[in-house]
Amino acid sequence: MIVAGSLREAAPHVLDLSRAAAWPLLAEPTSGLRLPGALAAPTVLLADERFTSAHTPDVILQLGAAPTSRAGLALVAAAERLMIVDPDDLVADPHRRAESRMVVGADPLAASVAGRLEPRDTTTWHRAWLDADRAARRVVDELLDGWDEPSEGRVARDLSAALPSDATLVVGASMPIRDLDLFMAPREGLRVLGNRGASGIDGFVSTILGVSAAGGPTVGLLGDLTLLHDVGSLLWSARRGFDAVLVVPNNGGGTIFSFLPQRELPELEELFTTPHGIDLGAVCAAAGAGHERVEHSSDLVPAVKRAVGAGGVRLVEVAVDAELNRRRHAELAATVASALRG
Ligand SMILES: Cc1ncc(C[n+]2csc(CCOP(=O)(O)OP(=O)(O)O)c2C)c(N)n1
Repeated sequence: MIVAGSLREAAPHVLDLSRAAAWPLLAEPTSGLRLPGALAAPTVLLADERFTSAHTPDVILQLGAAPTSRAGLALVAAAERLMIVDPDDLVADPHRRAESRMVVGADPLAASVAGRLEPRDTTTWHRAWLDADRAARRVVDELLDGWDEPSEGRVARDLSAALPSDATLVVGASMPIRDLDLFMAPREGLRVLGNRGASGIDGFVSTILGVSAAGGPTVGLLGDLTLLHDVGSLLWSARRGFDAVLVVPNNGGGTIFSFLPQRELPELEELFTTPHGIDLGAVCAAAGAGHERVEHSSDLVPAVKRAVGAGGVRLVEVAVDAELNRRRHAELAATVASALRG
């Protein structure tokens, strides 16, 4: 199996290698390889422990950074043999399991190996991954299509599908990068950037503005606390000629913690979620930035298109009910599990 984490350089020959070897390609959006030919719902599939434990790969070729998701990390840790191609010298091997770590370009390596392989027929194991992936993608899309109240998963899926081919999607830490990894469908032409590093939420509005300064439609996907942590950049930038759209699912604080063990603590809200109660529309008005609030899933894409077309710095705030969002993650996992058993 090929597992592609964050990569700085495009590596399209990895698709040739995946095809020639009949190894499934699990690609995170920031690898630039969530393209047609890669698995369509890999992280949803990985989260299904019964499936992955019955289909653990013998060998994983990991390209770039270690997986973002816990399930991805667990898969890499469970494979019998792990080889890492780490062109950017990123944090690629947190479990210190790799039998080899090659600091070489992923694309030239993939091109050279794919060119030497006798193309293999698909195997039963490979087909099982492809079939399960197709089933998982279908379930995800059917469920998301039926959810009218905005949920972060649907925001991630719809935004990544709708942006034009010259656009860059800059994705923030916490849930946005995870939701994109779970729900983005393979597509051509969208550049996806993140600045995860040590997963800080700081300075992220500046990152979006920096990317936008390089030209092309630039859309950020970031949490409400991530926005507020760097709100100075919003206040500073809106009257200075930048063109950037910030899509902010506003779930009232740091909701990632309600998916983590902290959710059991009595201090969850005070110390972790830290709801802020700040009116984001009023912040935008103070900054001179555009603002639109989206209350229904189907209104997101038209609102983002209006904002990109209008130019300037604009916020598209998406009203998200955090508790409903958490229940929907659980519903999705249960529905995928039953589809895979069915
Ligand atoms: C600079 C910095 N401070 C604190 C944290 C710890 N932290 C991780 S996620 C998170 C909450 C982020 O909330 P939000 O941006 O609203 O995203 P959500 O969790 O709702 O997706 C915090 C405070 C961090 N990653 N970086």
